[in-house]
Formats: sequence, C-alpha cells, structure tokens
Amino acid sequence: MKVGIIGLRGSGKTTIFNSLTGHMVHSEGLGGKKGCALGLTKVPDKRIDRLSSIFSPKKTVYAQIHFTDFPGSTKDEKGFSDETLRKLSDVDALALVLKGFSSGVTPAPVEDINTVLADMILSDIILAERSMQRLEKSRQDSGLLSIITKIHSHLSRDRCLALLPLDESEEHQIAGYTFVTRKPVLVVLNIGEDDAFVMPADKVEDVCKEQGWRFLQICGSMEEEIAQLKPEDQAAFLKDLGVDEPARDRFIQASYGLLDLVSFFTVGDDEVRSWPIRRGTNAVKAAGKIHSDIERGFIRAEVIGYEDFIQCGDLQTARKKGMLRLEGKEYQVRDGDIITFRFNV
Ligand SMILES: Nc1nc2c(ncn2[C@@H]2O[C@H](COP(=O)(O)OP(=O)(O)O)[C@@H](O)[C@H]2O)c(=O)[nH]1
Ligand SMILES: [Mg+2]
Repeated sequence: MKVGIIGLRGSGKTTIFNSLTGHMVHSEGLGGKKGCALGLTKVPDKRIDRLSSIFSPKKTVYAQIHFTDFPGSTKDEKGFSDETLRKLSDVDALALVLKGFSSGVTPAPVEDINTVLADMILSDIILAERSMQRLEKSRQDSGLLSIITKIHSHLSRDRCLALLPLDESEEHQIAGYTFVTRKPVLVVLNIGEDDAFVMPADKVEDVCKEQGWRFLQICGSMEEEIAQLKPEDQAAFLKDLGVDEPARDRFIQASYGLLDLVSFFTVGDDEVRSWPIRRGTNAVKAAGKIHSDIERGFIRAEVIGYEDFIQCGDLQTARKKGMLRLEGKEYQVRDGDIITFRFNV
C-alpha cells in the first residue's frame, strides 16, 4: 500500500515523512521543490509484538506502508502539475498535511485546507473537461462520456469524487483516469509544541466531515525528534510525556485504515507475520496473498481469533479445547485471525 504526503510548501510534510520513515531528508532537500522522497515503514501492531514474543520466530514481519513525500505547491500554483499527477496515479491514499504551528506567521489551516481542496477539485475538473472534449469529438464511447459528464457535474458542486457512488462497471471504465479526489484522504493538522495560538481544529474537521476525509492532529517536529532517538530512549521519552504510543503510530494505523485494510496472521517457529488484506476478503483469496499454490490447492483454513489464541496460550491447547475452527474457501477473514492453511498441489 502506498500513501502520498501532500500539502502546501512549508506545512511540515518532510518533517512528518522523516518521523514516519526514520529517514533524514533535509527539509529543503528532495521533497522541497521537485523530486519525491520514498520511504518504507512498518505498521506497528502490538498483537504481532506479543505473538513474536510467544513463538520467538527467526523472522517477524509487520505489514508495511510506502510513504511518498510530494513536493509542495505554493498558494498561487493552480491544480497539480502533470508530473505530480503522474506520480499520484500510483498512490492508494493521500495524507494532506496542514500547517498548524506558528513560525513568525500565524497558521491558517482552514484557509489552507480549502486551498488544497480547491486545487484537487480543479485538477479533476480539468481532467474531466479534457476527456469530455476528446470523447465528444470522437463520438465513440457515449457510455464513458456520460460517466465523465456525471463526474464533472459532481465536481462542479465542490464535492470530492470519493463521495460519488459509482457501480462496478463505471469504476472499471474510469480506472485509467487519475482523479485525485477519488482517493481516500487523511488530513494531518501539524501543530506546534507550545502554541499560544488557538487552533480552529473544529473548523478543519468540518471540512473533513463534508468531504468524507479522516482527521488527525500531530506535532510533527516532536515526532521527528522522537523518531531519531534510539528505540530504548523512545520508550522512556514517551513515558515522561505520559503517552503509551507516539502519534506517528496513530498516523500509520490511520493510513492503514483509510483503505479498509485488516490483518490476518501466520505464526510458527520460522516466522510470525502480518498480512494486509481488504476487509471482506475470503479465505482462499487470503491464501493467495501468501502464495498462488496455496490458493490453487486450498483445502481448508484452521482459524483462531487473536484474543482466543492469547487465552489458550498456544496452538496445541487451542486444538485440544476445540478452539481452532475449520473454515472453507468462502470464509470471510476477520481482523486478527491467526490462520494455518491446509493445501495440496
Ligand atoms: N515549530 C515547528 N516547526 C516545524 C514543525 N514542522 C515543521 N517545521 C518547520 O517548518 C519548516 C518547513 O517544514 P518542511 O517539513 O520542510 O515542510 P514541507 O515543505 O511541507 O516539506 C521547516 O523549517 C521545519 O523545521 C512543527 O511542528 N513545529
Ligand atoms: Mg518538503
């Protein structure tokens, strides 16, 4: 899964990117004007920590998210550049960073969120208009033209496309278009460490609610400092602050939630691993995430929920107690299921 970090220049995108990935991209460096910085981060999951301590496997694998730090736009640039759009076509979700800390200038997050929103909508309107002109001229695909026309009129009401219900066939027909407002968005209000300024966070949240966006508040510069500490010092620092997890973990988990992903786990002496799947995925498709052979030769899945497993303590006990359920191909995998697949190829 890939998340693109967008927002106006100076909102703290690179700072947050660094805190998420543990990278140290210089503030005016890569992310500043042109290129994009790329980073991989694991999705923290206390259940995997626990399973790993139970099995002491050779390898522990967490789910991962790719973050891309996009170059920021300034307020007077309109829409996204073609270059940026090309890169955005590749991301599954967006994290929109808003400047909420004061740096001599008072932050204006409400104005900023509306600026970026208008930019995103404008980008999609331009794309829709270009496509409508082309389709009208060629007179070939009237079905597609009517979908794009519907999209255009929806956008003209200042609404993100994620709010426009499309059926499967419509989705399929527009799959090749990069409409930025179709992507799920997490808005991140980047606040200062000790701000006297009263944040109009509720007004920002109102815009989010209107557009179906999620909202999170974070102090980017502090997160960046925490991320640079050694792991053992991080824990002590957080304890001092009286919190049990850094905001970066909430950020990563919220990004994960944007795509309605859930995790199932495989466990053993070799490996304890988290597998991200879309909510509603059935057992045979989940098996295919691990290996196509397991999907092809699927016989059954032995399943136990994470909480039940922890109560039993180990798989033998769970089996004796009859807590391991046998499930077939169509079983809908739930978040936290620990699964052993039986297969035959
Ligand atoms: N005081 C304060 N400064 C920040 C915070 N986040 C970022 N900055 C500063 O704001 C400037 C722009 O940040 P940067 O991450 O490069 O923004 P970008 O252009 O969106 O990538 C840098 O000088 C950062 O040190 C914050 O939470 N508090
Ligand atoms: Mg930057």
